[in-house]
Amino acid sequence: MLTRIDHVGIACHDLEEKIAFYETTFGLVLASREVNEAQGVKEAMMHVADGPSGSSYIQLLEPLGPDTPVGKFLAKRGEGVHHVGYGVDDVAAALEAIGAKDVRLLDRRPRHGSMGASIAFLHPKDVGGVLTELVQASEGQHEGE
Ligand code: CMX
Ligand code: CO
Repeated sequence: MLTRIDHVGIACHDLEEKIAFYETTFGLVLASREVNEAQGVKEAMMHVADGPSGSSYIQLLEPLGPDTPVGKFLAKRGEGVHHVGYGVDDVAAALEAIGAKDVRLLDRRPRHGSMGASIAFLHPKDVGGVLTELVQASEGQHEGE
C-alpha cells in the first residue's frame, strides 16, 4: 500500500530561517512554498531525491497561530519531527482499508496538501506515537516524473 516516504514534516518557529539552514547545510532545493489555511501552516517543501515511485521531501512547517496542530505541538514539544508522510497510489482506498483496522482516521475524506496532493492523517496514538500522513501526489508528480 505504501509506495515511498513522501516527506518528513518538521515543526519550526521560523520558516525562512529553516529553509536557509536546509539549503546551506544539505544543499537542498526549495520545491514549493505555500500557506495552507485549513491545516494552519505556512510551509515549504525541500526536495531531497527522486525515486521510481516519486519524489521525497522535507516539509518545513511554521504554524499560523498557537491554536493549530503545529502551534500546539511546538508549545508542548518544541521544534522537531512532527509527522511522516507516506506515498500511496490511492488515498481514498488506503483510508478505507486502514479505517477497517483499529486506527483512527483524522480525515475520513482526503484533503488538500502541498503541491496539489491529496492527503489524510492517521491518529498518532494508534500508530505508536507517530502522526502519520498518507499522500497521493497530483498527476504529473507521479511515478518519477
Ligand atoms: N506526533 C505525535 N504525537 C502527537 C502529535 C504529533 N505530531 N501531535 C499531538 N500528539 C499527541 C500529544 O502529545 C498528546 O498526547 P498526550 O495526551 O499523551 O499528551 C495527544 O497527541 C493529543 O495532542 P493535543 O496536543 O491535545 O492535540 P490535539 O488532540 O488537539 O491534536 C492531532 C493532535 C494529531 C489530532 C492534530 O494535531 C491533528 O489533527 N493533526 C493532523 C493535521 C496536521 O498536523 N496538520 C499540519 C500538517 C499539514 C501538512 O502536513 O500538510
Ligand atoms: Co505533511
